[in-house]
Amino acid sequence: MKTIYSDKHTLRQVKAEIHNGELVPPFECKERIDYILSELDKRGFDKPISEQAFNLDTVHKVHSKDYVSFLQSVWQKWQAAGHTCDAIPNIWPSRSMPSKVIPSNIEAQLGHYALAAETAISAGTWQAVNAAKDVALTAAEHIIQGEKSAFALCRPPGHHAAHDQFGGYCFLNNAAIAAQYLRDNGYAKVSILDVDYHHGNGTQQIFYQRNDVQTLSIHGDPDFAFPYFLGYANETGENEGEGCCFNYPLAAGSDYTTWGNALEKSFEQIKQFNAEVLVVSLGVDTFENDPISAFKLKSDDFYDYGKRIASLGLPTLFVMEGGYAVEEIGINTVNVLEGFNSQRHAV
Ligand code: Q9C
Ligand code: ZN
Repeated sequence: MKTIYSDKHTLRQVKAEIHNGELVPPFECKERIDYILSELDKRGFDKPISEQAFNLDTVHKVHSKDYVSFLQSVWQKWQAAGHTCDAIPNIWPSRSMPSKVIPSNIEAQLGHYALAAETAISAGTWQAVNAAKDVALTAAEHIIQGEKSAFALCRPPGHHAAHDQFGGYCFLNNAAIAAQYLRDNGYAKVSILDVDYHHGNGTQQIFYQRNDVQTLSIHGDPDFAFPYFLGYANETGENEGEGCCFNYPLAAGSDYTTWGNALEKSFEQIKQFNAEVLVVSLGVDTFENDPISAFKLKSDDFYDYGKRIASLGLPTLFVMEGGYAVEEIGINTVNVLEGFNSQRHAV
């Protein structure tokens, strides 16, 4: 399996995130990628391939133009307003003032385009975000050219990014962009299986009214886990998309037996949908020692579910999402890929 990677991810380095009422070093840090690269190398995977540059056509099919322009220009506007530190959203249009007007003030724009406050914006954030989208599209192109699998080592991650909002460490929805590109290049039906600990709210929202892209997410029950306001089991899609969305919210403390049962249920739906290609939003924050999550998967479990995903027999694009136990992120991520490869070679 080929890995696609961009060193431009290092252009995104923020000072802090708001966590439990204080500013702490960001969980979503550049070192995450170093551990994954070193583990891929250690286990004999091919040397990562650099991303090709793509224009914004596919991006504009899943995100609004005004949102993308905001991402491209927010840092300059923030600086022009006289600020030198990272930009952090802190006020929102809300139930008591539900304005759809976008004020010209950059602090107000941050609130308009943010869904949460933990995600800071720095110089270089757009360059990293844009490169992550190129990584996802380059990997999708490999699948289109006939590769049976590919690994898009994206950073920052994407699955919390909605049609016109950022948050949860995400800006452009890399998996959604890749899925759209696969749709536009010969694949009639795409399933996106999100195994990150957090609900893939952005991916769900983007495809909620569509019947050509099925979304499935296994995650901490939003009653107790971020992003709290989406990801319940009774969200099943709308209009044309009715019946194309599946959520598997699980209790805090869930282990691999419970998690694996949800995975099997998701497989039944993927088969019933007749997916032609699978995009996996691969977050390894389901790991037992993840600092911000509450599931109990062990490192061996990642290898096992990689095998199980391969048993679907679909061309599969893995897109990196979360995972914050930094020293184990390489082992857990590569376990999924190696498990997948072992099954593929067996059949
Ligand atoms: N105070 C991804 O895994 N906040 N995003 C969690 C920590 C945001 C996770 C609570 C978590 C976002 C891609
Ligand atoms: Zn996550």
